[in-house]
Amino acid sequence: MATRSKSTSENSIGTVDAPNGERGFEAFRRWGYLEADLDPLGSFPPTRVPELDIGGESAEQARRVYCGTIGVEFAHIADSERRRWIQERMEGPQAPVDQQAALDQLIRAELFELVLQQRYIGTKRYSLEGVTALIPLVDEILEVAAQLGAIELVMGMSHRGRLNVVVQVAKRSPEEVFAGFEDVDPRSVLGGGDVKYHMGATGEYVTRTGAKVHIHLVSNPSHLEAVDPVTVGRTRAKQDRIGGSGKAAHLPLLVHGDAAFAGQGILAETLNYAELPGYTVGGTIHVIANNLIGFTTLPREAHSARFSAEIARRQSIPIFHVNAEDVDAVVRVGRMAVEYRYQFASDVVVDLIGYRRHGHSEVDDPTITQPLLYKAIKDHPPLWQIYAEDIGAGDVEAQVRGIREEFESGQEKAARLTKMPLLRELPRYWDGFQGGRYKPEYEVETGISLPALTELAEPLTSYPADFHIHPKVKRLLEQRAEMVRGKRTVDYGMAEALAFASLVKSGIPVRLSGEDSRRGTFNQRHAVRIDTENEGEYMPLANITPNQARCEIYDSPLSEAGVLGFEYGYSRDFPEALVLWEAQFGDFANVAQAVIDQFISAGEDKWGLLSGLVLLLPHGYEGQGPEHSSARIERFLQLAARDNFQICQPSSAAQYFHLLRRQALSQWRKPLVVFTPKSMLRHPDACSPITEFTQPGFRKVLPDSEAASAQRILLCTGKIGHELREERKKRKDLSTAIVFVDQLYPFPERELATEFKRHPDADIVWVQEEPANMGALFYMLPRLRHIAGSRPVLSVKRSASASPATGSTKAHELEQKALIALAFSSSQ
Ligand SMILES: Cc1ncc(C[n+]2csc(CCOP(=O)(O)OP(=O)(O)O)c2C)c(N)n1
Ligand SMILES: [Mg+2]
Repeated sequence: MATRSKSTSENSIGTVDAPNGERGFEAFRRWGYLEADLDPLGSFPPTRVPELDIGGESAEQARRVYCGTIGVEFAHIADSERRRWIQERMEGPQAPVDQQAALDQLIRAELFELVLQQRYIGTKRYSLEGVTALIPLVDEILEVAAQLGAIELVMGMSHRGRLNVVVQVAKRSPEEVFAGFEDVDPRSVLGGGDVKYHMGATGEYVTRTGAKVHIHLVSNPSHLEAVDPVTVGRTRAKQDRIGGSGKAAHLPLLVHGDAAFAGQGILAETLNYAELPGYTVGGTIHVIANNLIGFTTLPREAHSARFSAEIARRQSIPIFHVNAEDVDAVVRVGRMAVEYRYQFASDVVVDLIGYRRHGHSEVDDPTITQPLLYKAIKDHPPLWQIYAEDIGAGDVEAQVRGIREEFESGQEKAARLTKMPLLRELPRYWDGFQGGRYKPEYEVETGISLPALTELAEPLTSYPADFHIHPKVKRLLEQRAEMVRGKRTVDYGMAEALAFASLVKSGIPVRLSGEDSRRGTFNQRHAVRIDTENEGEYMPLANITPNQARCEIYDSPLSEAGVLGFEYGYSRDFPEALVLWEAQFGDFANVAQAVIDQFISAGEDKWGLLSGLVLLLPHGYEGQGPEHSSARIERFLQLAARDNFQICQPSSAAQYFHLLRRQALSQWRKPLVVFTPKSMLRHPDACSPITEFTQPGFRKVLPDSEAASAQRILLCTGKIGHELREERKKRKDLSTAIVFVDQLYPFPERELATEFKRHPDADIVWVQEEPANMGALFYMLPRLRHIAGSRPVLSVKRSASASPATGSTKAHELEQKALIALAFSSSQ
């Protein structure tokens, strides 16, 4: 092992004002990290930089600072004040390290793994050994953060060392973690639950000065880095809850793997949110638990850059590389990172470079792929031994024995447990909200009186006297005013504005984000008005009444997985708010499929965690091609089980209004997937008279008010229903009923059975625009047959297809015509 400084204070070279003007110092500040001594095992040697071949005393001083066990990348930071800050911290005197505390943490971290290894041989735990300095690093972050105003650390991390963090950072008792290995109560989680190294945990950390910091370790899926935006979104919600001091109070910390940091796009998306008004959290601390390997893949195959951290360089933020075996340097970097975050409200990256003691998991043999490396690791002593010697700790045998006995007795207690302990407590703001199966009593009245609607319309359709309004927007606002006066029917844009306005007025915050959502992709929303003379902004929804709740509508960055993850996270910590994410076109949601599958669909089942997030997904076959037609209804229906979410396609503006209000006002907190219209946004057939907004609520099924005793019921959802109605009008067909299914899931069995009874002699035909292998067909048919009994249930759809729709507008029109004709013909 390379010789390290016993105390980092020896690296101090006095103040920055000394010899810094010299050319040599600048070169070391810029390139020094490339020659730094960062890897404990020497498999990642320094790169020689010719610019650093400089002699002289000051160059030697600079080398000691910048090429030791800390290598900092900061020359790319645009702001000279920030660069100077780092320079001063690197070159100035160092705060002392509580070495006894650090040693104790290291012994605990390593012995915890050892006891797990011995007692549960052959199980996976994803040991922290090799980067155990993570524990003193996080400890220092907490110590300093508490002094700077932190009351909570919101932490996202994957498998590596997670169980260790649950015990050493979240301070859950070891027996609670051992209980997961005992798998004490399998019946309680039949078909549900999650593996132990994905479960969230909460706890309380008491710093050495006696300050308490709440720890919130976020539940996460196996999908690496998917938890990043979720953690940041959760932090933002917690910060928004308390307003002013929020950014200091709730500190986000993400721990990444080196291979995942370099490889996963969702991390890059998350880094990009740092400075964006809708997403900033005043700085996230990123720690790469860098063991220089990902499963069996070495860095040279995992990233083109020298360091896995390099993706972060596109941001103007510092990257601190640190050798994970110089514990004092690690602690020092922890202090700099957290102070920098608080000083500049900036993200910071700490690249903690160590190794991995065992295989990827403990049941994996690394000597097959890296025989030489693992031979070297086998002979390498644990960090606590190296550190105890470095700091001259003397005989630590008794300390080691004591800690070991503590863990062993925890393990014995766990073996006697009969009930699985829960590692977390829910915050109080979840009181009063329900998950689980749907109950009719969750339904709420969502209608609003005409005078109340008129009152909301006034601020929604006006703007300050000196505001220069765009002529097109002016006209739109005049029309919207007429809609509420009953002079014309209400379109979706106004319906949504009325829903949002009514909610914020009654104290329910609204947060919506999506690509180009402020104006609306289809020019339908106009939530923010832009002054034509000075581009000043005016947001009517923020000006409804003086004591209203917040309404925030953001144009999101061009990302889906990250933004959806963020909004899911936000909804987790703001259940009282209506939180919505809008896809530009519905199918772009498939870029966020991991977030949909792993969090939105399965979060309650795996972790017992609820969310009321709304997904707005434009859907409908309008001849715009394969990628702009389908929001992939089938994918959501396939995920639907045990009332895990709601899947709806409101067929009119009023239905959309009631659906949004139901979501916000009901105590049942379930994600809501809404297939929203495109061309129908303003189409007269889907617009609603204002009187429909005064009706009691959302109707899951829209019965046919025209056909009396029909020979055929055409059942459908969305736009096609309106086209079928038009066709029926043309045909003067009195024997066909057209019934809209506006809520697909939970399945409205009772409501549909009522419609079937209303037309006892009718055949039942499911009609969809989507191809046979898509849409709701596979889901509806067995359910409809179940209700229909002996009556025939037929279907009309496009032929099965590999892509959702044709690229030709004309071909689309031909297909659509044929589809509609078929729905009215006698045999399908
Ligand atoms: C998105 C995703 N792809 C693949 C995997 C499978 N996988 C689990 S851990 C791992 C290696 C991770 O390496 P690294 O990020 O360096 O973390 P380490 O295990 O070394 O701590 C892989 C490929 C996964 N969990 N998630
Ligand atoms: Mg790794």
